[in-house]
Amino acid sequence: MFKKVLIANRGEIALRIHRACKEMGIQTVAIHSTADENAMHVRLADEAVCIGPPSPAESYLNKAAILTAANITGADAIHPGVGFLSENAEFAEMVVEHGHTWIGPSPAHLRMMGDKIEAKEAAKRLGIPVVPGSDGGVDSEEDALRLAKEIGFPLIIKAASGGGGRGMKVANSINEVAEAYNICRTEAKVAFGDDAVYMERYLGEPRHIEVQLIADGQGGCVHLWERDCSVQRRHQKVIEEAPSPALDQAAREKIGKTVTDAMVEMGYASAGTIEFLYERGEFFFIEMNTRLQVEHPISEMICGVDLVREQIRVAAGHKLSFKQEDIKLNGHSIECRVTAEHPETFMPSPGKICDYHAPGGLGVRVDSHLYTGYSIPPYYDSLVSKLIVHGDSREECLKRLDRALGEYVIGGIQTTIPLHQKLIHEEAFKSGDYDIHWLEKLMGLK
Ligand code: MV4
Repeated sequence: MFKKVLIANRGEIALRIHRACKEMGIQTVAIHSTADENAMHVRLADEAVCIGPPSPAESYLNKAAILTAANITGADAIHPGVGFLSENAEFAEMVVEHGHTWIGPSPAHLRMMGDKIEAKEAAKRLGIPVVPGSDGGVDSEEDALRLAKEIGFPLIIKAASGGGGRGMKVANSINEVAEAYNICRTEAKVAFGDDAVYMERYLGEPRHIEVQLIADGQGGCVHLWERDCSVQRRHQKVIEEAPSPALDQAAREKIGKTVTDAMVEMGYASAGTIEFLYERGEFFFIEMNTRLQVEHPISEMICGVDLVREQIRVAAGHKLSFKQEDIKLNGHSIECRVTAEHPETFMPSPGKICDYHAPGGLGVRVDSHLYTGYSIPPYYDSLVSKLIVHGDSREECLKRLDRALGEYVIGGIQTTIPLHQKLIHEEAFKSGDYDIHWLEKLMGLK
């Protein structure tokens, strides 16, 4: 097992990784920008290295600086966390070339899933259901028009290098295809330096359901059931729950087996998530996330597994410590992503936390780096806390969440706690009857 792990991230996820390492007897190295000197993960880590100024490009995305920190501290392995360099194949290669272990999937798998056209082709080949559309990229306006007639309307044009909601255009009729196609390509070229695009049928009111998996690359692959992440605003998830209220046990067993069989076939190793749109009882693959995800705790809560620990173990060459039949679906879990933003306008609200009291009690977990006196810097993601609750049933979970949100005090800044309190009392949310557009419609954005 590793003796020392460098955590190439910040905020609550850096703290989450630090905690897993400590419990495994692994020393931690924090890296941080000058804006994060007083961050909780920096305080708790065994060693800390300041790697640059606040701007992410010069710090958390600065490959050379991070590798230098790993080198001078003698870290065996690097955990990239989420976002930043976590899905960067080039960085993963550099980490290995410099003699460290990359706690994540192989550069080849990072590259494959980073290209959404390749990812979709791989999914299809491996027996994962995909959205009907172009087989591969669409290289000319003529092809776009010809394919559009086959696919039907509405359809969506997506950038191969996009993802997470960036680089997409919808066409509602044949008259809109040429313009949507050309705009999508031009914008993709500017945003990603890659103008490859593909087309598929546009699904009108799907849910976003994703399957969490962990694989050891030695024939072991286990899924941790699914998460429903349909409650989102501008492609930012707001509330996630596991399991999805839309699936029955037979449906989740079937999709779980489909993805684990595919990942074994692919030789995938590490944690990963297969994202689907789910509409009228059917799953459609959209993307694969080749990293740990922000919402991983709800899967941990219903399965009793430490995903970060398992991810570190498989990176160190161990086989998975459990089999599929060991993973029972126990109860229900919901996560609220608390951000430092105004609960109605979403105006960022960085600043000093003058008062802090986190909720507790049975079935309540708070993954947060906040503390009284901490100043939230204005340079990064606004996520400041994940409130995660677990209950025997969805009903119990909702009551516990209401209770926990009511206890939570974060003084000095605006947070989205009042929004979460409002949302969990909405009839549609209580009944589990929502899709990816529900929140934006409710807030009058659509
Ligand atoms: C779609 C879609 C409808 N039909 N693809 C947005 C993020 C990216 N991962 C894929 N996205 C979508 N792809 C087809 N064929 C609707 C979306 C979409 C969406 C998906 C998941 C969660 C939130 C969303 C919000 C708007 C649009």
